[in-house]
Amino acid sequence: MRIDILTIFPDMFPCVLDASIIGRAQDKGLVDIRVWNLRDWTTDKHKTTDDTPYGGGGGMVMKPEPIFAAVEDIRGEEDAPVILLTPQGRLFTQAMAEELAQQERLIFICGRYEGVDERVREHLVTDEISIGDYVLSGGELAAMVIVDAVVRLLPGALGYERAAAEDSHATGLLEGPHYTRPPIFRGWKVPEVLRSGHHAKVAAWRRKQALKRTLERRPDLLARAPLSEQDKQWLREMGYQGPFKNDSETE
Ligand code: 6GU
Repeated sequence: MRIDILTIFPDMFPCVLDASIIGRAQDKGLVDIRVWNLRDWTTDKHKTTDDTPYGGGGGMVMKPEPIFAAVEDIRGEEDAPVILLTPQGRLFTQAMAEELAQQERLIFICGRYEGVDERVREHLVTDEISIGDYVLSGGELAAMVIVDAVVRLLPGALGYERAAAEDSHATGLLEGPHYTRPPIFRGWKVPEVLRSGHHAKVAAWRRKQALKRTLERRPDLLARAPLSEQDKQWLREMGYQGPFKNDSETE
């Protein structure tokens, strides 16, 4: 996969992209991530990327010319999704990360200031994404969040391949608790079943804990999660009274 990121703050990226799983995925050749400075596509002496809004009012607007020129250069003859990071975009989810992970190429434009000239949205961008209902100073952090969520889904990116499939949200549920050694820490014991070596019992316990945690913290997820009849029975026993997804919609 190839990922291009267009920004006026390229220095924000290396630390995040070169560390941990994303760094390793790049070293393994699973992803080629290139960060581009939008100022390199300006044509004036001051390398201007923004200007005052027509109609007046406060703030600045990102100019269209450098963004179009950069994306057209970077994209070349290939077709690639061009994603604008903006608080007005579609709310980013694990399902969207899974879709983006299927693409050969992704191009991200990091919005800044009050926004970008509307012609960029109308005639260049194919998708607009937000990472949550709060305002960031620019799309850079959002781009890093999305790149992280996508790259860890690429086959070979995680040491332990099943891990991604079992993550919180990948199953539509939150993950239950995890424990490691020591078996007793300050008098607090690891649940006996986890040390029993009984794989079926461990799996059932984990599933039940994931359901319990989701019910306690994010009951809204339960109505959308793919659940077995056993799951539904456990949830009813735990006091869940809300709806379940239609069985016909369950994969
Ligand atoms: Cl993608 N950009 C900005 N500026 N703020 C955000 C965001 C993006 N997502 C949530 N808040």
